[in-house]
Amino acid sequence: MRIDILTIFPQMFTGPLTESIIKRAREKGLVDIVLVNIRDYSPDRHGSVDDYPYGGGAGMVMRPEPVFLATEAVRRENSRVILLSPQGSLLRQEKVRELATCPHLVLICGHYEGLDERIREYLVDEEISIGDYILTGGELPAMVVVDAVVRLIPEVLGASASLEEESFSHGLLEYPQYTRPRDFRGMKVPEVLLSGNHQEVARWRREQAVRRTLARRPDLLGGQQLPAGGGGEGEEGA
Ligand code: 9D3
Repeated sequence: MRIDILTIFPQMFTGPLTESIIKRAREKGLVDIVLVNIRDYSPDRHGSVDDYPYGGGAGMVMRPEPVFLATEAVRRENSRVILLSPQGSLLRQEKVRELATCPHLVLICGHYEGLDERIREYLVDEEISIGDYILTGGELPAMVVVDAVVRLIPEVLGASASLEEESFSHGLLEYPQYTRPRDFRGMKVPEVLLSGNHQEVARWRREQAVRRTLARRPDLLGGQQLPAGGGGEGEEGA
């Protein structure tokens, strides 16, 4: 898989893309990530990439030419051109799985108050947002997309992690986990986990996962009705 990232701040990416799992995936040749400085494709000698908005108003607008030229320099027949934008559709794991099957992603990071509408209209295949909060640009969202997608490339994670991915897809939050010691400053590990009864452990974990999901993310339960509460510890004293 290849991922080209078009940005006016390529240095922002060096940390996240040169550590840990992404670093190893790149070293193993499982993904080829290329940073493209949009400024290198500015049509003028000052390297300007923004300009005043037609019709007036505050802020600057990203010019179309550098973004078109940078995209045209890297795009191929099978490329998916994605604009990170607050107006995009919300990124979900289902979308991440779909992107992980694409041979070539071109991620365009917007900046300034906005970008020339012709970029959306004639260059971009789809727009993605990572959530309903305002960031300073598309760089962090692009890193989120890369991180989420790269871990799904076969052989990037081990086999156990692939099963984990499956369990997330089942739509429940994770159950509580514990390691040694069994008594830490008087805070004890639940007895059932020490029992050695694997069936009881599995039942407890399932119940905890459902309770936690109901308390924190009822939206994930997709409207399925559960029996009325009561019994058990409840979720974090709620
Ligand atoms: C003036 C109105 N603003 C829209 C709410 C303009 C604006 C704000 C922030 C334009 C760009 C940005 C920078 N953010 C992104 O480029 C971005 C983003 C985000 O801010 N939140 C969540 N996902 C994303 S993806 C790209």
